[in-house]
Amino acid sequence: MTTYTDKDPKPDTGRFLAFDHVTLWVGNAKQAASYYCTRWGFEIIGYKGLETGSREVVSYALRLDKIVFVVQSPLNPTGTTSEIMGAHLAKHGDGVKDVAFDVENCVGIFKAAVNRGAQVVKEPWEESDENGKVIFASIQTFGEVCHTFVERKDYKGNFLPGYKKPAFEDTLLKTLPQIGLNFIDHIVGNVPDREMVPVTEWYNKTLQFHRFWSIDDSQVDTGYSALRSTVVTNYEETVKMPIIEPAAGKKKSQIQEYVDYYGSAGVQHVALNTADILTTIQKLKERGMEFLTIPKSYYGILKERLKSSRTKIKECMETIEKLNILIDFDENGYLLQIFSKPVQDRPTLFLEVIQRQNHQGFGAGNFKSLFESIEKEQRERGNL
Ligand code: TYF
Ligand code: FE
Repeated sequence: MTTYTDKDPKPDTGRFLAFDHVTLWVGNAKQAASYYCTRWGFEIIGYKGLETGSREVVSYALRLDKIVFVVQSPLNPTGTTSEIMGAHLAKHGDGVKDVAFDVENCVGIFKAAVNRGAQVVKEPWEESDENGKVIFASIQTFGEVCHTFVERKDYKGNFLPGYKKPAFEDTLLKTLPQIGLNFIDHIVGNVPDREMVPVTEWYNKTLQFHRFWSIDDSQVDTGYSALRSTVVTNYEETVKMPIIEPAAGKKKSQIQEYVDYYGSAGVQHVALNTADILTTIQKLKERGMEFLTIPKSYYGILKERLKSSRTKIKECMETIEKLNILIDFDENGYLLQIFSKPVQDRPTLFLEVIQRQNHQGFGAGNFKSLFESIEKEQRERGNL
């Protein structure tokens, strides 16, 4: 495992501030929105569709504190948009189409990226309404995923221009427990074998992201789930993107299973940060969410390792164990994490819940146990 300290020169094109939102292309946006609201605690903050004059695509903007997902579906049987979104859906199933960044200088970052070789998806454009103006531009990244840059400093509205508050209020949501998830911690891209290095170099060159952390297959090899991972991040280290590739193992790596079912590189998981993972997971379970489980032996080994460390876990170990939450730690701090089962029928996208206590890693200490747990699921799917 390597942690890098070299941030490269500070870009002069303005800062990346945060993840702005994640756009998913799904078969039925209305039902996907309902899933994220009832299961995960999101609320619909904006709607665009036939009633608001959006005649090609329906969009639901879903928010959970600073986390924003947008789920979109095509509205028509024919036409260019329907064909593009339809082909994407047929190939990938539901999945992440765009990871948008909140940036200071949209045109500056876009031009610099394109000058350094980024492929244009859409030249800079503006949208406005009574709440002000937003500047956008989009480029292509791994697989069929895009990055949209969003400059929103002159916008005061709820989300983005054109979105209307939905007329309908889901009364069920008021009866469900609060979840306490706050922001997107990181977003992972899975890429085919031998593409991790070119993709991380692409982030370095076009977005001036630097390497933050990496792990290679000599350290993560359960026999099956061998993989390599390099995390890239912006200068201020406010957006982090691990890029993961499969490595040859005895049998199919979980990363290869993802790539096979997604049909290409794509977003594997979105990690959501909480300040209180015990409550968050208890409440998500009350809402019917399912998470990966870990063998009891994990906690026995963990407790022994913790005894000889000066790191003390503040949370109740019994509850951690009962909820199957994973712990990784070093001499300075720790992280608590857990992984949902896939959020659609294909074994592709899932969500992670993570709590950090002075620890900026990605759970390397858990990889072996975690991947053994994932392999159990792969076996149940007949893919191992
Ligand atoms: O983001 C990460 O790198 C960790 C570890 O299938 C991880 O969450 C990597 C691959 C995977 C599940 C978790
Ligand atoms: Fe993660």
